[in-house]
Amino acid sequence: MAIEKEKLKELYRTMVRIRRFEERVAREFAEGNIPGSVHLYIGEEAVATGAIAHLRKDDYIMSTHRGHGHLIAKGGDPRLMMAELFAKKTGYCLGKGGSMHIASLDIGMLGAAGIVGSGIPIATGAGLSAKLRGTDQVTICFFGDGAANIGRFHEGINLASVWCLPVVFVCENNLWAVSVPTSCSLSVPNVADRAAGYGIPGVVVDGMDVMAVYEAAGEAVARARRGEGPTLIEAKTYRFRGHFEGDAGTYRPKEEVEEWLKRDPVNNFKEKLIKMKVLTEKEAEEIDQAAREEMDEAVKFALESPFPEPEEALKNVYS
Ligand SMILES: Cc1ncc(C[n+]2csc(CCOP(=O)(O)OP(=O)(O)O)c2C)c(N)n1
Repeated sequence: MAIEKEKLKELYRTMVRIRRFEERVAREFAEGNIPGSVHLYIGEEAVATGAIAHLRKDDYIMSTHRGHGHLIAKGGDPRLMMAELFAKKTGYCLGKGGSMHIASLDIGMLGAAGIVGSGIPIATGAGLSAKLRGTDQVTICFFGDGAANIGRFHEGINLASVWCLPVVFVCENNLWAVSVPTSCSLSVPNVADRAAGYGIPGVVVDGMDVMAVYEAAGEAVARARRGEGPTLIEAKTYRFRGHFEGDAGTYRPKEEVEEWLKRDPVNNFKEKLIKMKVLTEKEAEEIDQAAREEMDEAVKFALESPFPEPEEALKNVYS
């Protein structure tokens, strides 16, 4: 598939913005500005970027505990995200959700999810809603390899198939669920192999290559929009940091980590675009500088924002 030059640049810009956001979160977390826990998406940027590039503003995504990249790719505002992470009143959820619970319905972000696998039936529900309302909206549901071993995965995908719903299930297989490798938890070589059990297409894609993800997701989104039902895409990827900030990740073999670091999806895409003469070094530098400034601004906004008032604690909270 030939991808337009401008689209390639846009993909690169999105990946750089995700990377710079996450690096800044790591720094702010270490400095004690972010309460709770954060799970960074560094290393996996190509997956959210390549898949969400096919969505319209009124399409939906369902995210995970590792969700910052999904939200940026869907058009989320880093200032409101950072404020939410800082537990400030100006954040996406008024500072009450934090990293793992950001939702923003006006841009189709149904939510991040701290409960592993819980987003899968929600995405199926969003697909059912679109179908019943007679729209052609598509939902992309992201989840990890660990989530693929949870009951909700099987129930959610089975129903999406039975009801022929416009949902694209994207498994971000980074080979580890905290300290459990897929070799100990997966009954088949690929998560995508399970698609056969639900009678839908299953596609394995290189999750470190944004163009490959873009291509696979393009077909799946188009199929969903045509009303032909769901697809299961498995993107093979790797998280470059610990499971959460503060996790030294000693359970992963050093050689494995080093091998995957060589496959950095952002840097390698930059090199590729320069070779393809889509991007110059200077343009790449400008994109990078703009992303750094954008994240500086997001941190400034978060730092200067107020915390919610104590008397607001029970407002907008449901149980
Ligand atoms: C139902 C449930 N079980 C266990 C946990 C604890 N937990 C949080 S993240 C995680 C691993 C998830 O692995 P995966 O789905 O592969 O996503 P990744 O963190 O690798 O992106 C676990 C077990 C949880 N949050 N929810």
